[in-house]
Amino acid sequence: MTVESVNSSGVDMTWFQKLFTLPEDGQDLYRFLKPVIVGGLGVFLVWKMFNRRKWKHRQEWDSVGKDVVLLHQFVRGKYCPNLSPFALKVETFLRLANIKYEVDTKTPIGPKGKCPWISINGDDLADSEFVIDDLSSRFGVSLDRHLDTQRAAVLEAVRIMADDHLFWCVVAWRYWLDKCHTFLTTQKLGTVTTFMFPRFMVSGMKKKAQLQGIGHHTPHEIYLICRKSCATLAGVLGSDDFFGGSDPCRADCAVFGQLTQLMWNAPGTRYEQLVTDVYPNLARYCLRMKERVYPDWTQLLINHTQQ
Ligand SMILES: N[C@@H](CCC(=O)N[C@@H](CS)C(=O)NCC(=O)O)C(=O)O
Repeated sequence: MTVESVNSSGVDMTWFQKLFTLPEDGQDLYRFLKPVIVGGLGVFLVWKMFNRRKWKHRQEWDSVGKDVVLLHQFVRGKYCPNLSPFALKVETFLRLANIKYEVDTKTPIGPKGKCPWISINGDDLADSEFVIDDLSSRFGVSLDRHLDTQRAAVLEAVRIMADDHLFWCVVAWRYWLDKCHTFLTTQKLGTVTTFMFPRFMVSGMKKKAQLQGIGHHTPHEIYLICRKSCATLAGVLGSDDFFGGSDPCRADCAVFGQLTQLMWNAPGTRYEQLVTDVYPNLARYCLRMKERVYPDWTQLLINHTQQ
């Protein structure tokens, strides 16, 4: 059987050319079908490629072994192990709860479109709070067991302030007001990424900050909101070693994650000074957490690992 035939100009056509050549009759139908066929083929190929990639990733993610968490997060920074306070929150929890984990930086954005997320025993979980809830019950651990109900409730309110209020001050300042300038000095990104980053982040994050609400304030007002959050944290911490008292609790994971961004990822700015000068018990707290949870802090940093 031949795959070739001859068109009206007498030139040989392959089956492929024939597929996209209008016959004399039924031209209208073909004109309609052509984009449908081409589009459908394109969608099918993209879907196949995507599925293949996903399947390959799934195999990699599952290869870490039973009951080992794979923490998907951004690459390490120069001064602080992560630019994402929520990634550090989960990593801090994993360490305090003695749960085995490995890190993946190839797919930092998860099923909810945010970083971090985790895979464990074939399950994918997103959102730091849901991740910690799940792991706490899966492994039967409670970092809050030494807290009474009232203290645990106060610390949950503190945690929400850190994750959903202080966080937005840092986002608004880092990506929009400071135009990523300080941020880029704290990360080791490729030349193209460094060039492109501010070009889409500044306007993108301004829009997000406005949708959240904080983006409607002036730069000084945003700083004042951040200062008030730090004052609150400094007041709740007082002279204790940790928010959980003599031992870190769940809230410490979140608060430490957020404060690390001021302490190590805002060098030379008044945002850094909030913890180092204005409320120095917060800087002492950060150093204490770093020593307790991250004895390998320096080895994790990008200059040391060359990731
Ligand atoms: N509620 C989420 C927040 C996570 C989050 O906002 N992550 C940021 C990085 S710090 C992110 O992925 N942002 C990407 C985006 O919003 O498009 C959690 O607790 O995990």
